[in-house]
Amino acid sequence: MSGKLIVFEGVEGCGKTTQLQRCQEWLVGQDSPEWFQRFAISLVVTREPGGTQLGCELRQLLCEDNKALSDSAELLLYAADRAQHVKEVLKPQLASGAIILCDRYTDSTIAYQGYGRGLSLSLIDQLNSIATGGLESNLTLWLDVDVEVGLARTKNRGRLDRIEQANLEFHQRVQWGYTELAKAYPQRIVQVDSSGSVENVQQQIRLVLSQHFSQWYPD
Ligand code: Z5A
Repeated sequence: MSGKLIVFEGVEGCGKTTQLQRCQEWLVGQDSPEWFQRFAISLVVTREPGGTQLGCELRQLLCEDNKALSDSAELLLYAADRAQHVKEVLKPQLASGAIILCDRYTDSTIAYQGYGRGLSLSLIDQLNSIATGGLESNLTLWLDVDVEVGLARTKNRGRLDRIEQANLEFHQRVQWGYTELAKAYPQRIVQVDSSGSVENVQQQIRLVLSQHFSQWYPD
């Protein structure tokens, strides 16, 4: 049985990390759904950037406050992180049948470096294709929240990292990127309204996951 790659995406403060953790607790916890136990599926939780040893070092470079990093250098570092992650974690785990919950993947590069920074979308497609070797997500949950609401949530958290400090227009362009991606790839991207409470968003996600699992693993 081959595994499935489920990606959580969205602008700053959309709640993807919170929701990913809740999904993990649900799938392997006491309330684990019957279909998950029936197929005894193993679960892997990972993220980009930072899903490997090399990726952790790249993440530090990418997120540090005062790094004078050019836009192209930033793009190439995300691509390097992804290439290592796909080879070392994603492909082997999928081959062994795991369900992977991944915090960000290729759509982040299109939204942030493409729409946000204004780098060439076709160049980004080529880099994504080299880094992934063609591996696409089976399902991408786009946690859609108003940019200002998301940023307010991250500000409440305290110190902001390099990208969080970018201006509002940058984050609005990123949001536009996600909107365009959702229109272009409706077969793999599911939009989730993330303006409500953590519980409300989690209920929506559980419904989407249950529907997808019953298609992927029919009785
Ligand atoms: N990046 C890129 O530019 N290009 C790429 O190719 C890739 C990434 C892969 C790090 O990503 C940076 O990398 C990111 C994009 C860039 N830019 N920045 N900064 P990251 O995913 O590690 O970092 P992040 O985007 O800042 O995510 P985050 O900090 O983990 O936030 P989040 O996942 O969106 O939300 P959260 O941590 O779950 O929640 C944020 C806060 O809101 C927290 O206090 C929660 O308790 C609260 N929260 C969550 N949900 C709710 C609801 N529903 N209501 C109220 N409050 C909530």
